[in-house]
Amino acid sequence: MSESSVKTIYLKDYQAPAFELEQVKLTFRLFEDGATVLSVLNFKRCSDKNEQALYLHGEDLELRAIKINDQELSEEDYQLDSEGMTIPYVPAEFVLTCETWIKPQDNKRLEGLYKSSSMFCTQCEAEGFRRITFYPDRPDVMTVFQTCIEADKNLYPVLLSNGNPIESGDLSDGRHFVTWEDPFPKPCYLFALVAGDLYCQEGIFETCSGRKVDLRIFVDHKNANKCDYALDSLKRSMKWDEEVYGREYDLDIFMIVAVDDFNMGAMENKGLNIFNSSCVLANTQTATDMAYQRIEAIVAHEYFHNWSGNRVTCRDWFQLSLKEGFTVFRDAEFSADMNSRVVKRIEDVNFLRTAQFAEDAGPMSHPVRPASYMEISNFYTLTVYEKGAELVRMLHTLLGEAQFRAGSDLYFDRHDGQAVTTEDFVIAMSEVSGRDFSQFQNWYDQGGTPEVKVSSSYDADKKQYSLTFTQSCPIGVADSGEKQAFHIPITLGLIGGNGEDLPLSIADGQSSWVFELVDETETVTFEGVDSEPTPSLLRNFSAPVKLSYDYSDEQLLFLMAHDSDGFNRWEAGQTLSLRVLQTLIQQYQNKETLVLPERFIEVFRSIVLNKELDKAIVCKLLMLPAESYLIELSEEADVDAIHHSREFVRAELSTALRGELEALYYANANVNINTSTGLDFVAMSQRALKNMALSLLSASPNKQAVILAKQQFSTATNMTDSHAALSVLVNSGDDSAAHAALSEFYDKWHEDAQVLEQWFSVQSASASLTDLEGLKKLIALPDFELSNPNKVRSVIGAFCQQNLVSFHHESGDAYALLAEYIIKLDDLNPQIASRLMMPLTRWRKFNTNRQALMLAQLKRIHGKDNLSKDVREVVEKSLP
Ligand code: 0A1
Ligand code: ZN
Repeated sequence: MSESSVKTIYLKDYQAPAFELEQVKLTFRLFEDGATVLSVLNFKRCSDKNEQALYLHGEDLELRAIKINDQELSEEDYQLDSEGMTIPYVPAEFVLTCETWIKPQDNKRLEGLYKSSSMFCTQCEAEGFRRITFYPDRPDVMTVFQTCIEADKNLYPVLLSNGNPIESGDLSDGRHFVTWEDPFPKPCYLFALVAGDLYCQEGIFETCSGRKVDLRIFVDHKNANKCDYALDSLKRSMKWDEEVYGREYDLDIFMIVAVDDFNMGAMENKGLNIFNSSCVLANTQTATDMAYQRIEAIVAHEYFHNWSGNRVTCRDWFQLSLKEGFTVFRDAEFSADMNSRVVKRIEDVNFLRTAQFAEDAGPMSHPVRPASYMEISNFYTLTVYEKGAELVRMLHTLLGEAQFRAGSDLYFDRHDGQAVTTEDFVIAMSEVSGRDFSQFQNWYDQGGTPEVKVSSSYDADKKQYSLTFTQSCPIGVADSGEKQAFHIPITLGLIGGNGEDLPLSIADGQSSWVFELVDETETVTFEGVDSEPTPSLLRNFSAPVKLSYDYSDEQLLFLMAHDSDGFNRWEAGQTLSLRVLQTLIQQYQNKETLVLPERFIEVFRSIVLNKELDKAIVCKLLMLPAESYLIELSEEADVDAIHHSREFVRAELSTALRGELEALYYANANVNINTSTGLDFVAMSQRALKNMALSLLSASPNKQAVILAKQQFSTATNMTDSHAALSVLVNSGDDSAAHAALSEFYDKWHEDAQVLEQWFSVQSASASLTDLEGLKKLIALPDFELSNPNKVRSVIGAFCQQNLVSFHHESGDAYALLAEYIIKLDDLNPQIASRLMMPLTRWRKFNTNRQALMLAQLKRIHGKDNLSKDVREVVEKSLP
């Protein structure tokens, strides 16, 4: 790894703050060329400290005035550097008053205060507040905020901040002001401000103690008809958190604001959540069912942060998973309760294994609680979020529902108003259960995906069945030294020849048992087993590991048909599909004729014909492992072989099952989204199954599916069907049908930002976009803006992450194009530039030719002048 000029921050160096803040008063004066920020900070030295110097963070600020108590400071009284200010001598207790001038209009990083279209808004997590004013910008400094906003009344009739409005009125020159007060102490990363001309959709929620909370969703006037679903989702989330976690909302108002330019999905600012428009706005004409489900989950996620994140927050950014892992677990359970538990688990595990396992095997691999970082924005990762949620899920599995709830109650009660660590969370779980979780802490501090190998033996004479488990964890490029064994909960059952679960004496006759693997190798023996059973292992994916057991194909078919664990039924099918695909990939590489086993087709036929299973499950069973997952599983990924083999399977299934798939399509064709039940899970599942049938039908050379798709496209009454048909046409290879649909779709929707993003990504993610010219044409359209993260994600991001054959074209041209845009974006929005780096960090997965091409682009990026900390960290960790 090359030398870096960027400072690394270590968890082991943590020191508590020397000064606390008793209160903060902020006044924002917003103008068309900039804004003044006046801050009045009441500091007090912490009783156990004797530091004389005060350090305040501050970046890209113009300091206009500063005083301590009544004493103006001159330039000799403080030192400025690129990251903040040191005042060498301060008294034990004092008021610091400071005025800064900032330029939100020029802020394309979208951190701190910025303008999105005509509205002012903020994003302060993780370290954006330091771009607003000089401040101890760290999560363990918590205080109460009073915020006054002044702005032109015509342009910005709505002025919002955290908490409750306490005063408002008119000023001279057509200006007005509103003052907000937030009674709950918070770190500055939860501060928010919005000023704009916005439509407000209102609602009311009555809490369990009978308080009425005003719910307000603020959006651009043109989006007034896209707020209903988010408002309903919010009410469902508030109720669920009361019922499942006993958590009541604490302020009188809860607000959500939709903004078009946003680096992430949404942000949990106290009482004033700010959302990326694409994660909140929906109506049936413009949003797909997938978008609806995402909105429900993200609204819930941000709302749940009010307790897991805001009332109890993180001591430092190494503890990010304390709030994110727990909150992802909470939102996943909420979605499972609202829709289908098994389907939600399948989706989450699929995502974890495809994306997080890959992250954990690459150069940016890090523990759920990292030990160091250069730029914290790079650590809003799948590991911190998704794997972090798996750790909480494992604690839930180990404790059971009731003890887990007792642990969460203790955690919230004990730490309310505090900034704490992941240990504090685990300790609460340990205290209520009397269990020792010291080994469990390894999950937080060791990166990498553990592997668990399982073997079995059966002794017919003794009627004993034994399972031997062996765990290991590969040492990755980012690791130093050996790893200690993990505490791994493995939920399992044994299935008898009749397909029934055996009662397990080891588990008091229950059919499922949580085996806890703590040593490197352990054997468990089950007594009284009359004949050799089939083991069902890692039920519900009870731990984030790669588990292997040498099942025969017959056993997998048996599990698919009989396992009482819905997740494992699906898992058996996936394992079978993987085997078939991996054989075909080899055949392709050996230039042999590809042959799909007849038996595999019959398995699919029986799934298509299955009338008993939920439609959403049938849909998941028909889904082949994704190309990206096949890449992740390969030692050296051959993208072309993967793509062609997978397409071959789809085409063979399509031809062999044409009649059945058409019947499935028509049987599910009539769901009317405009009825009262149109957005429930059953209706969504029916649409998903119909569109899955259409997609499979379109994989065969027979062009019947194009006719069907055209028909669906022209008669669709909702965006799910319209989008699915468009996608089939774009991927059909029928250029004229694709162009006709794309231009009709564009003409109808190009003024709707969310739909336009779909229009972009359906093209850039499609393997039919084979040459870079097509991509460049999309980028050149006036609708594409490099400063808008959603557009970048839907065009460049979708191409690099989903259109894998074209991205990995052996010329390396696409790698060069990606590097070009990373370099451009680095000066504009470093967070987005850094996130775009991901595909290049995976260079070790590919053949030497591609490795060289990818490395050349990494070096080119590394050579850029003034490279941001964000991109620099990723490049330097990726280079060999
Ligand atoms: N805490 C938010 C995620 C988030 C993080 C950083 C942001 O700005 C760069 C924005 C949002 C969440 O978990 O939803
Ligand atoms: Zn979150």
